[in-house]
Amino acid sequence: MTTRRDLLKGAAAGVAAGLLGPSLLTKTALAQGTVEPAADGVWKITGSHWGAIRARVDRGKVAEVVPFEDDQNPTDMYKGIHGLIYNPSRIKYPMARVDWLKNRKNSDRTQRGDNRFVRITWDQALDLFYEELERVQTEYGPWALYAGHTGWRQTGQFHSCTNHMNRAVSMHGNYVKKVADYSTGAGQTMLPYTLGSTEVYSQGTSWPLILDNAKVIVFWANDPKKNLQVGWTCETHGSMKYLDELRDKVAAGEIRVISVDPVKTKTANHVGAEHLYLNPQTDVPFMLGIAHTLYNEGLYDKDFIGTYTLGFDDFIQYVQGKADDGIEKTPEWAANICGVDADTIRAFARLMAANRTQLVYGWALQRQQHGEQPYWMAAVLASMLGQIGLPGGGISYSHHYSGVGVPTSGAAMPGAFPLNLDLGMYPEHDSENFNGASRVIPVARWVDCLLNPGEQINHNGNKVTFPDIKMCVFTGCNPFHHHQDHNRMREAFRKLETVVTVDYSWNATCRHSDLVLPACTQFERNDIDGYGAYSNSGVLAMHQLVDPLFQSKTDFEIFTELTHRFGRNKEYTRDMDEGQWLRFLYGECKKANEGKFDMPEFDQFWEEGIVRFPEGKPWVRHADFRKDPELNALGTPSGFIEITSRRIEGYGYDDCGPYPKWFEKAERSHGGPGSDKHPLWLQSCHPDQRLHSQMCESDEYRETYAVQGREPIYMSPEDAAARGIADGDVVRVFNDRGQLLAGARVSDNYPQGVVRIHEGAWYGPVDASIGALDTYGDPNTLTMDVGTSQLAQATSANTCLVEMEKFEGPLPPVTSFGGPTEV
Ligand SMILES: Nc1nc2c(c(=O)[nH]1)N[C@H]1C(S)=C(S)[C@@H](COP(=O)(O)OP(=O)(O)OC[C@H]3O[C@@H](n4cnc5c(=O)[nH]c(N)nc54)[C@H](O)[C@@H]3O)O[C@H]1N2
Ligand SMILES: Nc1nc2c(c(=O)[nH]1)N[C@H]1C(S)=C(S)[C@@H](COP(=O)(O)OP(=O)(O)OC[C@H]3O[C@@H](n4cnc5c(=O)[nH]c(N)nc54)[C@H](O)[C@@H]3O)O[C@H]1N2
Ligand SMILES: [Mo]
Repeated sequence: MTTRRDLLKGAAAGVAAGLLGPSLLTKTALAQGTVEPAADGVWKITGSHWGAIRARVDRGKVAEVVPFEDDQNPTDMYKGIHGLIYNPSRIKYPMARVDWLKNRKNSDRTQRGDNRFVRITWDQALDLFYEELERVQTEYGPWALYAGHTGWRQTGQFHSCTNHMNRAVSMHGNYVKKVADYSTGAGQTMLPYTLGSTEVYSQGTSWPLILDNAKVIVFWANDPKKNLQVGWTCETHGSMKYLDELRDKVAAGEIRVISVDPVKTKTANHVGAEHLYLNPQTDVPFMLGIAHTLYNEGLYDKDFIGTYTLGFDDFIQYVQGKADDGIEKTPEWAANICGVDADTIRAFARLMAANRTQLVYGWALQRQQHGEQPYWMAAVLASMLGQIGLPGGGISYSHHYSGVGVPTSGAAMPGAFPLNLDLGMYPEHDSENFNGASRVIPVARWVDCLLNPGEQINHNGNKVTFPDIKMCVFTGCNPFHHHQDHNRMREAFRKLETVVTVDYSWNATCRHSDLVLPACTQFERNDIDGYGAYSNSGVLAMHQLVDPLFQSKTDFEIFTELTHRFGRNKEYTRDMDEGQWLRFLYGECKKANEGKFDMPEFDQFWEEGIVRFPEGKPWVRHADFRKDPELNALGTPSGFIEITSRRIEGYGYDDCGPYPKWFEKAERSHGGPGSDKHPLWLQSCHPDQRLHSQMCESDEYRETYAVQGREPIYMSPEDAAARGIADGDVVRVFNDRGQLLAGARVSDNYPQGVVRIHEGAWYGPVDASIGALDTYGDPNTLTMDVGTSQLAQATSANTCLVEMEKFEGPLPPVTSFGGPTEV
């Protein structure tokens, strides 16, 4: 180790100088995108998850941000961009945790989370990062390093920090990776067995065809008006005009929209939907009651079931109470659990059967214990209605995501900085010896893995044995927001010898790390992106607005300097700088579109800021399967829709299969388990005014929604009154897993027994202890960390009960923001 290190030490000075080169070159190589000269600065174009923007840059600072003129329905969140760049939580310098810097792998890990850090130089920081990779690989092997975690890294194909980290770390050595994600873990694992694809990330039937053909649209656990504000690549907000058209059609009595949701959603309010309230987490009994009605009243489509599906008979035995638990799933039985009266269940079943009905499911429904079941059951309902593959009928699991439903242009989009995990590892560390443990773990179980090395669990027909992880590397994700049960997480983090985090904001993951490296934001680098993640509406230039703040660097620079420490930076960068990479990625995209879509030369594109592609042709999901189920067989084992899955049955799980079933939850409100002690269901939905935890750091934007500086908790007037809570009060919310402070917002949109805190609120514990009060209000201080089932092992974030009380004591200051305590 010393030999190579010493060798590289000599080169280290050269590295720093060498890296100045590309940055400076970049600036001259790329035109700076002046769009419209102004007296007080220049306007530049760039993109983001929140949409494309133009920004006025004056004397090296972003002075003004306005939505891109192509965007007809910009989200208000663009107003948070200024504060995302300029805020007191920006990471200014490389930092190391005090005791870790002294004692490294023998550090006192009970101090982790106390937020005391020491400022170090970039050279020290990257040496430490490299030394730790080297040490962990040498002392333990690939099973001790976990580096595959991902998240909502900012947009831009070249600077995808996830790709940078994975490519760089994998060039050094082997490590434990993850499978699936927090968004759709249960759905994406379940649906291939039933419908032959994950469905959740598939393009859906085009909105124009839905609006022309559907008579009934059911938004089921789905709030597109809220969730379509952001996209995975630069969002066009092209779906929003269709939601406006839908509103007009509802007003004209042409389409009925029904929102099946415990909460009256933003979408329901926007389009004027009828609200069908049901008790949280009880969709499966409700659906079983509908299936019972469709079957007993002969309303289901026998031809469709016969031609396109397998295993209906077994399932119907269960509905009839002739198999399994022996309970007949009558609407009366269902009503008892789901809180919808039996006549309404029957009426709803008849309405859907009598009309062209488009079912549109959101994802929160599968982010709960047994989350596989409502998704499976939804496919069965759609099969019984027999409209799968018809325009304005059938089922969608994706219309609330990244502009799904806006017709696809068909143009190729620019590719990303390549992962190339096959580049070959450093020969000393390419070991495939995982010490008997699995090399891939289901992502939502990684804290289980930290706590229980060696334990074996079932997962999707396989056995997973947890490796004994000693070191984690995070970039472009914020696990101390996104994972459930922070107190349990704190315990798990005490087992880690080393945690390295690369981010631009000092979030709770930085607070719990040992080494923190400051990346710059996307607004401080040049990039290129697809405009519209599914519509492929264009290619967007992302002009650097300002220089990287403080000592921050691009992820590209950070990982180039890391790979230089083991002599592989030239392979890592392919000897190209930012400007060359952007030309290369654009060139490849232009080649792929040759003969189909005209694209100008790079310089013209960069000057103009965008290449636009014509809107594509409307399209119907599953239409080909409907047309010819043999020729266009689904990807299920049989090629048909599998209502009963023999494969899942073969796994022998007691919590999933062989057909969709009702399983009681570990915690459920409205009379369910645990509700006597903690009567309120906490839903931690995706924020209306943030992307997860991103923008929470913007002091100016947070001010627009925070309550006495705390994250809002939304509640019904009844629940507030019963506890003497008034709108604007600070409340303490708690259960046996944790406690937090939040600011009460009382609203008629919430029924009794339901409260909401948006995910992504920054965790702000009072100290490093386990059980510490969270001063700002991160719902994952309270959520439960159990797998959905042995099939998907996905997150169960929405299975969570709490109680709350008005907070009377002296208010502790919010600790979430403002960076580390420098020692
Ligand atoms: N209770 C509850 N928990 C949930 C959910 C829920 O519904 N309820 N939802 C889950 C879901 S679906 C998801 S997708 C996850 C989201 O979880 P994450 O994707 O982890 O959430 P983000 O807040 O987007 O975190 C992104 C982090 O990356 C950093 N970052 C962004 N761009 C860059 C970059 O270019 N370089 C570097 N180095 N860093 C960057 C940001 O500053 C931020 O800290 O949360 C999950 N957690
Ligand atoms: N503004 C904004 N948009 C986003 C994101 C963001 O952070 N901010 N994140 C993006 C990402 S990564 C993802 S994964 C998606 C998430 O998309 P989803 O998971 O679909 O969104 P959520 O907002 O969590 O929940 C949607 C609805 O589900 C309802 N719901 C929850 N539990 C139940 C239940 O048991 N039964 C029924 N019937 N309804 C229920 C909630 O009341 C809510 O109205 O959103 C994307 N869009
Ligand atoms: Mo997600």
